[in-house]
Amino acid sequence: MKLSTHIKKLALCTALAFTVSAGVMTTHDAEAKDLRGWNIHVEDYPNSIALDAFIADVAAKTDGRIKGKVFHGGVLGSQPDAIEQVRLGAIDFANFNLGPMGQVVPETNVVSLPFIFKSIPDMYKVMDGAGGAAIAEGMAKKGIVAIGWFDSGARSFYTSQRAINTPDDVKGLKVRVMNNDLFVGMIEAMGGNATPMAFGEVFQSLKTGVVDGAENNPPSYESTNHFEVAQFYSLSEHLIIPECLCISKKTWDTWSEADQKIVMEAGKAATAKQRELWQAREKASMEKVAAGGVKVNTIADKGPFQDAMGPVYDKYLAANPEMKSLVDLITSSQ
Ligand code: GTR
Repeated sequence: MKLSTHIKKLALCTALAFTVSAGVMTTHDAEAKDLRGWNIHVEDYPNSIALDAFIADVAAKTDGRIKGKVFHGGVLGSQPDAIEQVRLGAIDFANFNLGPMGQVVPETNVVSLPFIFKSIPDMYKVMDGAGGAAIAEGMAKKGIVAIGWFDSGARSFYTSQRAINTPDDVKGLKVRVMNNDLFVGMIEAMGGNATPMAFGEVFQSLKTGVVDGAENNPPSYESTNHFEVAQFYSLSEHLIIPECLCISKKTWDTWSEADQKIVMEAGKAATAKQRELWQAREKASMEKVAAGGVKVNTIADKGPFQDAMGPVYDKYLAANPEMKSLVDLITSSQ
């Protein structure tokens, strides 16, 4: 079926997630097990607070039929591993960045294309509309039910030796990226050496010079203390990648439609909370890194960075022609 036909059939992700469960009615165990929630961030991070609120809300509204615990700080493993665990039902719910999901869910790669979103409000608009519904549909096919899109701001470069003002400044630098070939291509297009690496290993790698830099949004740059060991923060804002609040389809399918509705509503509320907390944390993080000695430089003209990404798009679309309509849908709706 053509994507455009599909999208017409989809309302928002709310409607989508209900279709995932079509026809599945189950009874509950009297003794509900504790669901396991995966999270990579520290406890006071906006996403962590929203996840804790989410599962507490679900437990209250289902009278404890569905309850659980969030394991913060990546103690349940790295993000690529956790994505597999969610697909298998060994982890029941999670907050994932869509960046490392591309290897499993091809539709998510579209939002990992540099500069695909013009702004954060544009990202919201797309993800809360047909673009988000198409991505959620791709995820559902792979056993992951998306019930909300979290804000993850814009990612910018940080380096230990010098600021980045033009793509040429990336030349020769060893830059950590999230696990996805698209990000390797992005760094190579600027002449840098990309090193895919788990989030938890970045601090030590920056500190010991295994890499010269990395890239992330202000809250992650700050909460991981990466800013202490890479003190040039260059606001390239080259990636705006949303995150999901998602449920293992294996777990989802054990719930009644009424409980799925409760979970969906709690997901919506948690998403609204995360987005609000995010705005405040971004500001606080920028203040904290500046106070910690970070030299922040804005990049007035992002044109050269955007131009450098031409080959990344060409290569991606040549290898994934079926994604062209989704790329077009996203770019045309901003
Ligand atoms: C953060 C994101 C994490 C993880 C991390 C990374 O911004 O919230 O899920 O993807 O970046 O760089 O690995």
